[in-house]
Amino acid sequence: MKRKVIATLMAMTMALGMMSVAASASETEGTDGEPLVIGFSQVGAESDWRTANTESMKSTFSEENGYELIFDDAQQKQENQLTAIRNFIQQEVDYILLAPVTETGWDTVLQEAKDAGIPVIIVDRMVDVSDDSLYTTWIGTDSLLEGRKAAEWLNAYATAKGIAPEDLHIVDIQGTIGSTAQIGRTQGLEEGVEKYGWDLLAQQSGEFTQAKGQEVMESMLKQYDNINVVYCENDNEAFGAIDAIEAAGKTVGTDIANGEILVISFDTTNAGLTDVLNGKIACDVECNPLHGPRAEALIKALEAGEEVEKLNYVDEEIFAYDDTVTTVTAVNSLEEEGEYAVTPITQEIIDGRAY
Ligand code: GZL
Ligand code: ZN
Repeated sequence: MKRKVIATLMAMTMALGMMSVAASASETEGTDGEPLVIGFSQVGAESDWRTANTESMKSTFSEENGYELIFDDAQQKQENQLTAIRNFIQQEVDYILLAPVTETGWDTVLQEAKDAGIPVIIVDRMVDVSDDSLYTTWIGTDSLLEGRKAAEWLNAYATAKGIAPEDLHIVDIQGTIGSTAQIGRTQGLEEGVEKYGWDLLAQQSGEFTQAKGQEVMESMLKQYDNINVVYCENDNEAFGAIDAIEAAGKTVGTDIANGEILVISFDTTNAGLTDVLNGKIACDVECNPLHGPRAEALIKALEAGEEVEKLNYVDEEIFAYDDTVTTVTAVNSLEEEGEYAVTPITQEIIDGRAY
């Protein structure tokens, strides 16, 4: 008798279990009971940040989570993204995710997606379109705020060290020209130059890559012998710039008064924060790549027929080599002024981070 009861209980548990799995799967199944098909047009694989962003999207939109992900790496070329989106439309995907390499040039293809009734979610950088109904929602980070945070940190740091603003001789290794990250971070620096009277020697794109960052730094070092601040618009450019500076027999660090070159960067990747810990990068402003779960939450809300916010900003921190500067005040893209803590980096913090 006992065995029979146990067998019945087990059968019921199994059935319930199956139902719960089915239920969770059906949460992400389209109306026709099939897994949701997601077409993701990714910028490329240009940086550690991008790799972490891709990993976040792939691990979220996995088969076991009930999705079919069609992934395309555009190698930082917009024409490849346009082709990928048109393929997604042909394949009648349920959602298109787009991480746009630059802000302009998307109106036509997004109109085609709209005409096909496929919702588009913009991830990371922003699109500059004539009609913002061409995309359903956007998740990303406030690049202008990131640039302003870095500029305020530099002003506070130089002031604390008694360095006159006109004695800061800055080069800006920019990101991919026309991308939201480059536009915002460059603007943040240029506002600082305007506001504080820094000497901005040169600006040139490092394409967010280590190789190009090194090449640009090498040429700037040949042109200028008084560079003492290098503003890198992402960590991979900073890695390249540091190699070039050290190959030229100079030293990166925080002691400008004694001839060290101060490097500022963005992304706070694991390797970037390790360079902060060892004093090679003085300040690294966070840009969070882990958009997978956020994109999924928006898709689930849309599947449930809920309204979603048009713009979904992600909060980000600031890390520095030391505690010379403890907070900065900066205004974000929504014109809201905020005070942001600056965290001296430790190995524990690095070990505890998700990317
Ligand atoms: C930032 C993102 C940038 C990163 C770079 O939002 O678009 O692109 O800062 C990446 O590392 O290449
Ligand atoms: Zn960012």
